[in-house]
Amino acid sequence: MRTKNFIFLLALVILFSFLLIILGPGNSTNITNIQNIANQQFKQIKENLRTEKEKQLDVDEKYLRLLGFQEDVSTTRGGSTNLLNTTKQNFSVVSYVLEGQLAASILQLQNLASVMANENLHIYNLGLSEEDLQTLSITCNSSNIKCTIIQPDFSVYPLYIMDDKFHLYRPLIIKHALSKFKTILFTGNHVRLRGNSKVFYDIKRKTEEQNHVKSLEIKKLPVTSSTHPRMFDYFDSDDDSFLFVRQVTLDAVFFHQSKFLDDKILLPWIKCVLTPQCIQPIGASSNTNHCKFNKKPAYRYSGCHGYDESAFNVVCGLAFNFNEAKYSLTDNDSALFYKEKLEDSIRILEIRKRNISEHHPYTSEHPYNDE
Ligand SMILES: *[C@@H]1O[C@H](CO)[C@@H](O)[C@H](O)[C@H]1NC(C)=O
Ligand SMILES: *[C@@H]1O[C@H](CO)[C@@H](O)[C@H](O)[C@H]1NC(C)=O
Ligand SMILES: *[C@@H]1O[C@H](CO)[C@@H](O)[C@H](O)[C@H]1NC(C)=O
Ligand SMILES: *[C@@H]1O[C@H](CO)[C@@H](O)[C@H](O)[C@H]1NC(C)=O
Ligand SMILES: *[C@@H]1O[C@H](CO)[C@@H](O)[C@H](O)[C@H]1NC(C)=O
Ligand SMILES: CC(=O)N[C@H]1CO[C@H](CO)[C@@H](O)[C@@H]1O
Repeated sequence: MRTKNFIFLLALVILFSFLLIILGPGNSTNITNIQNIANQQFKQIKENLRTEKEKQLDVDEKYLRLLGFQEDVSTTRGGSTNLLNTTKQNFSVVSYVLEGQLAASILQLQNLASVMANENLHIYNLGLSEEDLQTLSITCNSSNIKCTIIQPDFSVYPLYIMDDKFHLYRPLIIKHALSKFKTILFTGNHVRLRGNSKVFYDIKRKTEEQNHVKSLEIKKLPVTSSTHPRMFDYFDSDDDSFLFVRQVTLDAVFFHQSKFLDDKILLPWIKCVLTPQCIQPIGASSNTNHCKFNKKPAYRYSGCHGYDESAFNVVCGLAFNFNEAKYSLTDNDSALFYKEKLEDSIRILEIRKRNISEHHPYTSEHPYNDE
């Protein structure tokens, strides 16, 4: 589509050059005339292109208003954006838990309590069973991190938002959490931080002072390898711009609330998420059996689309002029955390439970103790 436009423009330029030559240099007063016409047409073409793109990311404003985006609520000036009308706390770690992931959430909680003791931790519950929720709540309240379980209401959003395959609730959680905290560290419950808190506070400070967003993990592969080519159209961009921009992940990312973050990252990101053709272009698949990351050259689309993570990489690339160093860390810092599979978490928790009941057979009030 972009190539076609380019060829069209090129044809126009050649046509006008041709006219200029025919009219000859003697006709100098009318050359400017022609140039003016050419300029006008050029402007109009650009204008058309832009409105066409904007239409494509047209999102029901009610969704944006619910999330507390103010810029877009021009029609209801002074409308209640009650999310923003609260005094914000400084910082929280933000995570989420799906049905069946209790073990992962408990182990994450314990990990964070040891690395970032006394901080806030907000866990968004996206479907734990009553019993598991009760267990998590007890663990939460007895831990030495200020742990809170949030019950988000995403029922107003299209159903596909809650589909685990696409995990599109992640940007919504981030936006929601940033209405309560100035800075957050967003993570999944498979993430375990390594080392001491100083490293993380340093990155937090950098995020606050500089660039408003910092992912703790960057991959070798470029954005284009995991992003369906059609997604770029919705951002008035193209895959050519991203061939050598490395991907960052959403596994552990610092966000600092600012107008820049809202306008350049969160708004376009969430607009795409709420536009099905943008976030899941026809033919896009997340099925890892289809991924072919060994394709040469590395920037070729692997056949595996990253949904919210892909869109995140596109908006960050555009917001930071394709300089991924601005929204990620150097490779040396990439060992700041590791990822634990759910089955491993379940096994580890089981071992701990057994060990505790062997060593302390009478402390039956311990949450992991009941058999
Ligand atoms: C926040 O909302 C309350 C009522 O809910 C209102 O009285 C107060 O003025 C609001 N504060 C700001 C800063 O808008
Ligand atoms: C929040 O940050 C401000 C300024 O950065 C600081 O003065 C204040 O003590 C912090 N509050 C807490 C509870 O840490
Ligand atoms: C944990 O603490 C919260 C807030 O203080 C409270 O609402 C909840 O009932 C507590 N959970 C348990 C299981 O005690
Ligand atoms: C990063 O690691 C490499 C070797 O692994 C080392 O040569 C380099 O000095 C390190 N850079 C920083 C900034 O620590
Ligand atoms: C089991 O518990 C003992 C004492 O509480 C501890 O020293 C040991 O490291 C534990 N083993 C495992 C595998 O957790
Ligand atoms: C020198 C010359 O040909 N001038 C013409 C330029 O074009 C205008 C109309 O746009 C004519 O009125 C001039 O005669």
